[in-house]
Amino acid sequence: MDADTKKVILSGITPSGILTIGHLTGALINWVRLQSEYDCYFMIADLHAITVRQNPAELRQRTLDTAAMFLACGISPETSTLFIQSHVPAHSQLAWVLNTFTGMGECSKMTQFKDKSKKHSENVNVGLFAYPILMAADILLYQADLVPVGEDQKQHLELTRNLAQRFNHYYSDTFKMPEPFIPEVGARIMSLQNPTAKMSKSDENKNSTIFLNDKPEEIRNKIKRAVTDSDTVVRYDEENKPGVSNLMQLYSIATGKSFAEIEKQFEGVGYGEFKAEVADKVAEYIRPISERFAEISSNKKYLQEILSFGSDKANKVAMKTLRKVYKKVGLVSF
Ligand code: ATP
Ligand code: LTN
Repeated sequence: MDADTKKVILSGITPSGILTIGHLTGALINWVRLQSEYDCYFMIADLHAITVRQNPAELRQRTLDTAAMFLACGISPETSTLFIQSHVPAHSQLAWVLNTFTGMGECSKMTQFKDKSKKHSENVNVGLFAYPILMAADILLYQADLVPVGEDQKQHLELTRNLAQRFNHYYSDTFKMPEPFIPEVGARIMSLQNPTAKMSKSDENKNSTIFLNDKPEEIRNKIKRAVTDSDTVVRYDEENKPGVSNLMQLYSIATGKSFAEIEKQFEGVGYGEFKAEVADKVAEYIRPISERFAEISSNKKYLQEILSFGSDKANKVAMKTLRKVYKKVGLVSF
């Protein structure tokens, strides 16, 4: 199938930290699979990142690291379009127009806005409030059919669909109606130190998180220190044994074994031995990714070329939609 007849996919990740093993299992593995079948746009959402105060030098580095990480995980720059959100001005431009179609109440009811306003109570800015409108612009610019996201982003997708429908209805058909694409069994990886919370790239306790650029030794140490429980049985029980269940999840990802097989394998074995085995297998699983990441990161020119190629392509597609929108709302064409 050529690119014109393929369905379009767009997704993005905010560069608010180094990607974790959770991003690999919950997003990137899925993206890599989708590449051959869909016309894919994968973006690093740096404009979303600045809704929370960032250290400028760190943000710059993390944005490039996220791009390198996408490549290290198997995103192909020949097949997919990989770009940085701020390199395509149409995202901000369409977001402005969509602002004028969004009710205050639609943004203030968003769960992520409520959570982040609590977490960053010293800086509840308008950008944080309008975050989902920018996300709608990201998606609608590319006329995306499908948007692979985690469960937590479903509400933002609903708003995107409402805005598309409102605009199409007020003027005429302009935007494709996107569908969320939530992987059915995308494993949710939990924090190693607090296994009832999601493993997150912005967790302050680095021992909670397995980063995709961690060295094998760091991964082994983090897993050996992971919080378990006072029992000694290796059994999958998310509610009563979240720590052990999370380690079993990680072991299952690294080895392909089922939970039943893992339970059998570790029958009568203490947590110490179990953790050591999980640590070894997970460290080996991540090793090729962290090695590829190091290789790609050391070649800045190569990465810049890919990003510049990606943003050229993204700009062309995005401008086509933006021009239509500007025309419909009555702006003088340029
Ligand atoms: P932040 O800490 O910066 O708020 P985060 O690390 O919690 O972010 P996001 O950047 O919001 O994660 O994640 C992007 C996507 O990656 C999610 O929609 C989800 O699909 C996937 N993802 C992230 N963390 C995990 C996880 N621990 N387990 C499974 N999937 C995850
Ligand atoms: N908000 C998303 C990242 C994101 C995104 C998007 C995802 C920004 N723009 C467009 C899908 C489509 C997040 O935090 N996971």
